[in-house]
Amino acid sequence: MELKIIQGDITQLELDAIVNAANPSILGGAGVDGAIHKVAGPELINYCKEIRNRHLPKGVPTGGVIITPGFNLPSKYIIHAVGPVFKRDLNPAILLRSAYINSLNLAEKRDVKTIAFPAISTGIYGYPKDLAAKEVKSVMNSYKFNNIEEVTLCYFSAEDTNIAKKIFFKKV
Ligand code: AR6
Repeated sequence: MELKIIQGDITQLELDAIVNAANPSILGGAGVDGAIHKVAGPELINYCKEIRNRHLPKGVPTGGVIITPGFNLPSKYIIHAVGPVFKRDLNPAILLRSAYINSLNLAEKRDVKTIAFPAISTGIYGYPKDLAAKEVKSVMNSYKFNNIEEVTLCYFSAEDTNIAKKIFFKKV
């Protein structure tokens, strides 16, 4: 697996799948979730409502994931992952790791070869960016990749990209 760390807007990437930092309702929100819904178009919310009505009346638990088409996005699939609220949830590190691992597991099942993640939980959900990057690094170093050939970590700001690069490329 090749790992890339880039600065950019995840909605503009053309990959097999992008991951959304969703909330348990999976019915949209602000941040990267809002940006993804805006570009994907109204079919996405309708599809998510169907999933809720048919399979998930209570929504998606923290650490859990669902998959939808990308609709008007350049990417084929969206994996909606629910990260922890840092100051509310017990064991936020375990829940953050679950959000990443469950996303990778679902991607592997769908034959995804290229996937990008935003910095789940590090915006509105308040997870410290350096601590989150350490967990992501540990997941990426231990995960048994099979179909997935390329993982892109897509950070929105230059500052966040530098924090992640320091954590990933620091020699210990
Ligand atoms: N591309 C890549 N990264 C982005 C983009 C983008 N277009 N836009 C924002 N980010 P957040 P969370 C970064 O708050 O903390 C929503 O309301 C952003 O700078 O989007 O997991 C959901 O519905 C930050 O680094 O997600 C939930 O209710 C990162 O994406 C809640 O927010 C994550 O920030 C989830 O909060």
